[in-house]
Amino acid sequence: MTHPPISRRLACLWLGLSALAAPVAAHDFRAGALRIDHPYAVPTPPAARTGAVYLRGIRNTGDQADRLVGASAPVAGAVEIHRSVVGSDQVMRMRAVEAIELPPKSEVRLRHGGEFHLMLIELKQPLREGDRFPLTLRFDKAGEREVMVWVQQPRDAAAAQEHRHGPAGPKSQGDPR
Ligand SMILES: [Cu+2]
Repeated sequence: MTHPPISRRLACLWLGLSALAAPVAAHDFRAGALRIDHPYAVPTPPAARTGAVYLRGIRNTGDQADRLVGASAPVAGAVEIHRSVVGSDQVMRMRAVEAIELPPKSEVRLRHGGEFHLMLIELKQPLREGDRFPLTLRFDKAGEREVMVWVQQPRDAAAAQEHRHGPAGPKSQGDPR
C-alpha cells in the first residue's frame, strides 16, 4: 500500500473540518442578493465608550452593485462605517467613510484587523463575551436588514486588540496623537 487506508484519510479530513468549525458556530443572514456572514463584536472593557462590529463578509451574489451605506444599533448612540488607513508615519488611523462598495459577484470582508469595520459610538453598555445584540444594516439597493451580532473574543485576539480608539469620545478618533 502506498497510500494510507481510507479510514485514516477520512479521519484527517474530519479533523481538518472540525478545526475550522469548532471554536465558533457561525450565523448568517440574507438581504436580497446579499449574504451577510457572521456579524460579531469583540468584548469591551467596562468603561468603554466605543466598540467595533465586524463581519466575516458580505457576499453580493447578484448582478448589480450595491453599497452598505449605514447602520444603527440600540446599544450605541450611533454607528459609523470606519476604514483603517496606515499613514506615511506607519501609524494606523481610522476614519469614517460614507459607504462600502459591494460589487456584483464578489465578497467584501469586514474582519477584525482588516480594512473596514463598523464603529459603535456612545456605547451604552459594555459588550461582554456571549452577549448578542441587534444591528440594522442599511444597503443602497437591498434596503434595511436587522442582524444579530455575537460578542466573542476572536481566536487570534492579538489582532483584535490592536484595534484601539482611545478612552475619549468620538473627537479623538483619527486624531494624529
Ligand atoms: Cu473604528
